Amino acid sequence: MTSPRNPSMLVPPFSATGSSLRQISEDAFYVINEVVTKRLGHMPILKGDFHLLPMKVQRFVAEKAELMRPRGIYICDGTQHEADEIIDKLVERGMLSPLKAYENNFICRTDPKDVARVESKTWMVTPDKYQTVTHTAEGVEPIMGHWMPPESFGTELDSRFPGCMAGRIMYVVPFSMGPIGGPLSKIGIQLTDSNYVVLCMRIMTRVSPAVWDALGDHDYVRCIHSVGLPRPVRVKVVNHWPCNPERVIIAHRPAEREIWSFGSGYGGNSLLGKKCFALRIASNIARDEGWMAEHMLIMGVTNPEGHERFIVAAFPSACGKTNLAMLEPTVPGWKVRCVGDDIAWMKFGEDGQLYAINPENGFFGVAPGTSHKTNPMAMESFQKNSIFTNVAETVDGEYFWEGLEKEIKDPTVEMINWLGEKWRIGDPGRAAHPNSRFTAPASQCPIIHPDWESPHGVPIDAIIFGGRRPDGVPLVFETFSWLHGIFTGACLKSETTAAAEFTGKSIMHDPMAMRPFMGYNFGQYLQHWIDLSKTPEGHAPRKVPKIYHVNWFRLNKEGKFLWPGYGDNIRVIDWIIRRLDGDDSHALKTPIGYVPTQGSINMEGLPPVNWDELVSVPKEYWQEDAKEVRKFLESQVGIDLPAEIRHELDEQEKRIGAM
Ligand code: OXD
Ligand code: MN
Repeated sequence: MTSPRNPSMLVPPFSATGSSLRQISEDAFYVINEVVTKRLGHMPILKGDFHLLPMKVQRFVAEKAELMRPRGIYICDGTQHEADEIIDKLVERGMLSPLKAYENNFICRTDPKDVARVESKTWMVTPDKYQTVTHTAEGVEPIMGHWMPPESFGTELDSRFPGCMAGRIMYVVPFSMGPIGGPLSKIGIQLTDSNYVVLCMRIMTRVSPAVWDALGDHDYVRCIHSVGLPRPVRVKVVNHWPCNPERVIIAHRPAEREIWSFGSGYGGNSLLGKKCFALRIASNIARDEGWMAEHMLIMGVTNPEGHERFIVAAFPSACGKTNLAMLEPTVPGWKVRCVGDDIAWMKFGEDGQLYAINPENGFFGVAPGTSHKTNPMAMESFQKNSIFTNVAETVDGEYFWEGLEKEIKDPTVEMINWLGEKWRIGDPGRAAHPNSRFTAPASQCPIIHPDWESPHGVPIDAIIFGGRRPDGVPLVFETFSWLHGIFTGACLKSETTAAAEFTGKSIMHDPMAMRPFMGYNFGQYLQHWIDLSKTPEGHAPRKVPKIYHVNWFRLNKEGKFLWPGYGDNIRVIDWIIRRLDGDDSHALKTPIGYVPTQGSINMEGLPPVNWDELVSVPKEYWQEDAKEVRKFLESQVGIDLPAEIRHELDEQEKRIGAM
């Protein structure tokens, strides 16, 4: 047997997929240290002290540096000084420009080929296919989860990552999802060759050297990101935005808690703390540890009597989650405070109550449609220290996008649109890309909840599901039970939006609003929800939240919205909260759940609303829906569908049949 002093025993020959999870003995420490140093070769450490990093991080960084061969390593410390340095460099290069009308706001235009999450190139890598996807019917492609076998993954990585950072700097970004050191928080380390990504990660996550101390014996999620364009660059770089759209891959190894992203600098493809970590990888960790990682906003709602309730809500991408999370109530006496606008990590506490934290530190919101009318609090959040991507800029140094026409100071002002062309309101084309974004610190939201960083989270009393449903689906209904609520979430559908690569309008299934973010077999995920409601022996009984479904987007026969939405959604939340408080006198039982009776939602001050159309549960529509949903669950989830949810499907079908 080779002696353990032989370094090749401890650090196998280079392999892109080599995990850095190996545990080492004290004895091996010095040998490894030597190997680590050797692996770094003469690669300069441009900032930070490599040898002060925890040993396991040193190994991870050295291994990946050896693979990707950057020209230097920059260990981020999260300070403002560091951000200023990076910003100055990017402004000098023309990649960022200051938006002069604000304090410390910057605008950036991407290569128009790199504008959204690329779901078709996002993969989960597991040894067994059915760890990732469900047993779909023969010939049916699974829509939840995208599986890649480890062998193909190795080949894909090996054809992309070796040398991919040549001539670029590799940034080492230590970050925490959730308050640093909190019991529900998790640590990640992102390696990236994009300084834009470093700036956005600073806003979206907590980047700090305190993460090194919090790491201790804990594991961390390894995030490896490259724009995939080593130097010298042989293609034209558009807008100073390096990327490699033809070679994009976003791959997750859940068991190894590892993410590999190549070729895109945009949003969820590159800010790996968000969808990749906080949803896909975290849902795996959550399953293993008995908690939940969900695509949900978290809001605190205080009624006129001063009693506060916390609610989480899951909507597919770009359905107005950010707007709801920061809703400005139109009804006097109500107050909403935002805890998070996109992701909730939730765990039952010792007292049986469900608690939620927002793992993120900022908002990465869709810009078009955001205005003082639709979301004044978001507007206030990005008046400073924010980054705008693919929006338009006026000659006065202000941002502009579709939806701000009535708020712009000078509607005739000249602008540069997201494509870098001169543009004015009324010109053909668009000012901003439909998936253009603001990236703003959550702490700047005027209604951020004082407990938004509470390490233990806030107590959740209700879960809301919703989507864009032009037809048939009432404004709100309460599900009959935890299981019926899970079934309703599993049947979630919505009109497609621009957050991913889809175009055109069609109604798409988006179960639990997690379709693009499912980290493992959807049937097992449903089973996990079911199991969580069961009280472990010797513990306080679990109080499962009530589950609701809302639809702000129902249209009348003329194609107009039946409900005003936005701040008026508080009226629906008021009904929900009264239901939580035990008022069951204002609800009508229908086959799909309880809908409000006429008069039970406060309509004071609203223009006339067609109540019957707004809350009706049309028989033909739901009969069709029942057939469609059965086909969907049977073909998509198949034998993985938990018996309890199959029972809910049967029961709902019977109720609808008897309408
Ligand atoms: C997002 C999304 O960016 O869901 O939040 O796409
Ligand atoms: Mn989202």
